[in-house]
Amino acid sequence: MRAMTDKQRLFYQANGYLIIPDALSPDELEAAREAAARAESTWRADPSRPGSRRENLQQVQAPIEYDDLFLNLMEHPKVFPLVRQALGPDISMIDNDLFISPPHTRSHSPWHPDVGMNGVYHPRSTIMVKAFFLLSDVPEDGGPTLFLPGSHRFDSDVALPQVENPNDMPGHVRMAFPAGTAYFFNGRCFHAATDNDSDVERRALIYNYGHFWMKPWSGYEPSQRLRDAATTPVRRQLLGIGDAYGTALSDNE
Ligand SMILES: O=C(O)CCC(=O)C(=O)O
Repeated sequence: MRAMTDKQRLFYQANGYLIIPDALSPDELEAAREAAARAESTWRADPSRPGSRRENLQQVQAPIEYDDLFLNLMEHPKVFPLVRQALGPDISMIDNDLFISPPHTRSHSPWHPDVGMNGVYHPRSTIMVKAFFLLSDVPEDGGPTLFLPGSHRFDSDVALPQVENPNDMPGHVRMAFPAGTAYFFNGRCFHAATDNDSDVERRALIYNYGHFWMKPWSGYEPSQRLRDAATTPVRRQLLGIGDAYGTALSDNE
């Protein structure tokens, strides 16, 4: 399965992340924004709905449960085939979120990799790939994600400089891009959230993918309603339907 161009593949291999400009068309972006606003108001109206309600992060957990548009974005044709190539044919969904970073709030996450499972020696394996879709324009000071390029290849005992402010990490790159941009990264790549010093919310959809044999993060197990409605091989596999071991998409699926 080859979806990345050679340029994309080599960039991703070297850096551990990839940017897809204009991943969403203007119409798709508008529809995603409207669906996100609806999901957010449903979530806000019912404090028992899962997700973080911190000052610096409003997290609508599992938006795929709110609107089929978010389910379809999980397989978006400009992003999903690339992520699938990066992760492998046994790809599955392990979490999904709508992140809202309010203006003039501090970073919600210091430098970290997502991957570091006990009992698995995986220095060269791709265990997770996380994709972001920006639903708002993200200016330089608007809370962009930072990456440390190439850090997916660091030894697990690497000593990174201890920085108070994520912006002080030497060598980082900033995901400050217009709405409609997508980016994804190898879960071993070090990343951080930054302060949103701008006057606008940062709004982003996040899809995290792992191997089929991995469990979703707690609270992200797809509902029976979504599982019952899943008919295509890709949708079924992404929602965790199949044998724990040996489930994988073939090239024509
Ligand atoms: O919100 C961000 O930009 C970073 C999020 C993050 O650290 C994560 O998803 O692991």
